[in-house]
Amino acid sequence: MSIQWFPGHMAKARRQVTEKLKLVDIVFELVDARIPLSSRNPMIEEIIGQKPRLILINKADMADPAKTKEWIAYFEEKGIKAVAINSDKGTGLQQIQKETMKILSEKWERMKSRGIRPRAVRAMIVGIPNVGKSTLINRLVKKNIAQTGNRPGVTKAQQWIKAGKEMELLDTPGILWPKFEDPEVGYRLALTGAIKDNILNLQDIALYALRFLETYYPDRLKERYGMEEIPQDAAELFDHIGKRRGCLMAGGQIDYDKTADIIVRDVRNVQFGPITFDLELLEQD
Ligand SMILES: Nc1nc2c(ncn2[C@@H]2O[C@H](COP(=O)(O)OP(=O)(O)OP(=O)(O)O)[C@@H](O)[C@H]2O)c(=O)[nH]1
Ligand SMILES: [Mg+2]
Repeated sequence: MSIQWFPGHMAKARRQVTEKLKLVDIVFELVDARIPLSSRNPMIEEIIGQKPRLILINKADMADPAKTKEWIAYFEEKGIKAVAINSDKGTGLQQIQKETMKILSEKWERMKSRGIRPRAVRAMIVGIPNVGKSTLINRLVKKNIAQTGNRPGVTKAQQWIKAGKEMELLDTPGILWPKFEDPEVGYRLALTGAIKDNILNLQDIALYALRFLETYYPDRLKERYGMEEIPQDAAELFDHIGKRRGCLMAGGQIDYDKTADIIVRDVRNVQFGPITFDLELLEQD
């Protein structure tokens, strides 16, 4: 999958994260529960190094709960604590403070023994575009301070936000990386909304989604688009769905762009039920 990147923006984002790293106690790495591995930025791993970290598996409501449990165990095996949350509804958030204090307990004890009064924990929130960083911050602060939106690239600059006396949170713009080693990663990021639609070939993404559903959730696919059987030919499959959803052009031909748009939107709106796309352990690290 080829995507037009903006290396200048990426370099800037990278520099900004590196600069702020020394100011924070912990990094909250947000990943998307539907793609807990594909949504991890390999660059982040390299930038944050030894800094204490908590993985927050956000949008847990959109993923398969059994798979989310497996991913939590996977991260734990790697020595990183992970917590499943839903920032939209605010579930799982109490765990964040609890796990943060566990991770930082030694540092806090050390500060106490030196007579330094406990202060607010400073946390930097990082993650791919549209993963829910700003939504999480608003939830933790219990106010709509950070701008949010269901498209990538809403947050343009870093911003410190106070959450009570306990935490100071640094909201950051979402960062992607220059090249996806595994093309599946690109498709999954695109499908779940981390990449701007106008630089994508939505027909490719829709076809990727259809084939995934055909493999793992054939009944949900058939039911959604009223199919007895799933056509093997891509054009036939698009024709069926397009006709059914009224995506016709003048002259009665099927509008493939519109059909692709509907399929991708159906996936993003959880019309096939909660789904985890990262099923296998993609070797990224
Ligand atoms: N279903 C569901 N939606 C969520 C959740 N968290 C965030 N969202 C939605 O995801 C979209 C993106 O949220 P933002 O908080 O703007 O994402 P961001 O990571 O700050 O994005 P950028 O600023 O573009 O990097 C919004 O429409 C949120 O309502 C969640 O846990 N579950
Ligand atoms: Mg944001």
